Amino acid sequence: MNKQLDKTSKFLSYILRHQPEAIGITLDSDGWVNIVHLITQANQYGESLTRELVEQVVKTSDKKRFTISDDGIKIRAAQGHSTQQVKISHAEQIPPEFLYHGTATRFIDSIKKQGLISGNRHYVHLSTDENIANKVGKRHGKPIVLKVKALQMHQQDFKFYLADNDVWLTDAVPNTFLIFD
Ligand code: HQG
Repeated sequence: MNKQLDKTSKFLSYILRHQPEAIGITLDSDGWVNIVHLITQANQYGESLTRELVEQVVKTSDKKRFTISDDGIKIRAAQGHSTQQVKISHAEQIPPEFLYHGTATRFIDSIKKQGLISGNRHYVHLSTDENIANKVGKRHGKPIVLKVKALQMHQQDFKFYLADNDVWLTDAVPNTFLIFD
């Protein structure tokens, strides 16, 4: 991804996941906003954004972070929200036997005590792919990948959801369902 696209991707993550009010927009409860409105407001607040740039970012995002609606009118972040404006009703799904969570070694003592918690975000984020989890962990420091007994959790009535971009979400993971080796 080139520098401009990377910058725009970070800007869209910030606005569509965390601080829509920073450019005076409101997301609907499913996280959507009209693209024309988003662009107008971004420009008004000094961020040069065009429809073409938005489409490029959506197309080239390695993690498919953003979704444009089928009619081409709206955009949302697939997951990762912390803003209280959004409460996406993701479809509940049966998870595979194991899912993976990438974190940093410095968090391990705390995770061993508390299990995984969502912190500022709405959910704990999990992946089917150990390599992706490893990359997520690297964002925080020396990475370590934890294995989550997802199917066992599901059998004990914990809910799992699958975001538009195939990231698995759950409210929290008690430490008894974590494998730390
Ligand atoms: C850790 C990225 C201490 C948790 C990724 C993580 C993902 C605890 C950090 C998405 C803890 C939160 C989300 C506990 C969890 N004690 N630390 N009890 N429980 N943690 O960024 O999962 O590139 O909010 O392990 O791909 O790293 O932005 O979550 O290290 O899908 O599109 O607290 O963000 O996507 O960090 O990443 P985050 P995350 P993007």
